[in-house]
Amino acid sequence: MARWRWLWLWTLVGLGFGTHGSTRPPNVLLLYADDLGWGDLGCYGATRLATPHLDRLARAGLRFTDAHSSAATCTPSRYSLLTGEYAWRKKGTGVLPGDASLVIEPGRTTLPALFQRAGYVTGVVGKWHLGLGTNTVDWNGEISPGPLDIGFSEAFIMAATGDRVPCVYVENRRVWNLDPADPLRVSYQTPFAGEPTGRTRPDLLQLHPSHGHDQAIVHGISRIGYLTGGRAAWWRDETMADEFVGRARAFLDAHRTKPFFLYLAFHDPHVPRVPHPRFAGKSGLGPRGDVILQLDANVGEVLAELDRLQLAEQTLVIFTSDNGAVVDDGYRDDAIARLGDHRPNGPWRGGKYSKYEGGTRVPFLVRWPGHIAPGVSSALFSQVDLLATLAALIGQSPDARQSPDSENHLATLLGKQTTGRREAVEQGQGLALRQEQWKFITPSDGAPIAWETGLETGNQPQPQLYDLSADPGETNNLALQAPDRVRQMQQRLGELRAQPR
Ligand code: NG6
Ligand code: CA
Repeated sequence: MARWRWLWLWTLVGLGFGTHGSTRPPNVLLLYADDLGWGDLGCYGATRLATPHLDRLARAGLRFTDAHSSAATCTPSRYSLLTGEYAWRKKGTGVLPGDASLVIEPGRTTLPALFQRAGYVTGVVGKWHLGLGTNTVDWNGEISPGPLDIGFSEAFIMAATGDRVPCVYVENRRVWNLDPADPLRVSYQTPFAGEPTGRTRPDLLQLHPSHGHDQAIVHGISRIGYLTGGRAAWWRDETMADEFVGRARAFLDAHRTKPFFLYLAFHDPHVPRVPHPRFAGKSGLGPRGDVILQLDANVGEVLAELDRLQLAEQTLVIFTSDNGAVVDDGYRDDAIARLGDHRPNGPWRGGKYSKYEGGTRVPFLVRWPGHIAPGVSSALFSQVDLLATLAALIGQSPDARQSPDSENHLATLLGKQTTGRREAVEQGQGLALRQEQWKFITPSDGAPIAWETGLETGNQPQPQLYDLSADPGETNNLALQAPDRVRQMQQRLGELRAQPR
């Protein structure tokens, strides 16, 4: 047995498992919400929305209060999550169109590939948004490379977002339910002759854009990008969540006797927010609230499936989100008018797209019955560390050159240690650095408020420094009072940029 394997076994014993019974590491179920904010769940203080299933998950496990996605938008967060590399190191990892090429090179170390190497079955269900294929994708043929080429053995995904074409599911390498007689074509440049768009035919819309989102119309909703054909394959927005949960349950069922890793990336509460009729109007907060109820119920269904299969004890469940919340993200869905005193980002300033804490500080729950004592952790934790951390859990040693930013914080994840990262980079438009309670935001000439969303971006022409322990809302800029700390943090960010770790 190689030396590191012994080390691993000892580490596991040290962390309190493997001493009785088998040393088999657990299954891992990674539940990933889209644009869900820190303040959107009851267990994080929401009072206007009931999220009983997620609250129950929180009570049975560890609830992190200072956990972060590595970026304030989807593609870069997911890139870091799966590769262990900060996305700002790699060009082309901004929010991708639906016809973008795959941004993760096949063959590199990835989170699912490490699970595969450890003998796990690996699946992805839900939102992908990391590109597919190279150059132009033929949506009517084999779509490759994709998830199956970077470590997943099964995939049922949407290419990008609900508001971007193509509005179809991709199952493994093919568009699901495509009728070859009605080929699907996609363009982000030019409209297809004869196809209505949100701009030319607003009278056809059931949901109107507030900004952008005025191109192809799919089921009464105008999206970003153009498409024609492939109608049998078009998803129904109101059943998307059920579709994903159904696929996830089938995956659990099929692999209940083998070790598995399932990455279930929900679409809710991203736009367009189209709840199933059983949730429509139920939250009182409009469609954004309704799809959070839907998300909560869906998590409940997946957890119930684990119970039914008697797998809960052997499965480590993580629930988190890819970035902070946004209220108006481009559709007139009443989200702002119905918000009332609900605070989707809790006490944190800014939100999605922002370098303030609201951009990346997200809900993060982890449960593993018998191994993680229920409680709350205030450790600084970043999703970029899940790769090295889960690798440690399953006895894998990732290649540090390929996953340069991922640190092993298994003891923190399991609640055996109360401290986490010493420092973490937060990516909005530009970067911010956290060191313990200190937050430094690089100066920027960009707009301080994004006109589309009304959210604060964190852009200021001067450096910003906040002490989150005294000033969690980032209102008191200490940069002028503490020039030495500003200089030190600026320099440290420069070092991290030039050279990982
Ligand atoms: C923005 C979209 C927004 C959302 C976001 C990506 C407009 C005006 N806004 O460009 O609606 O799709 O991209 O969100 O088009 S993410 O969560 O996938 O990063
Ligand atoms: Ca997102």
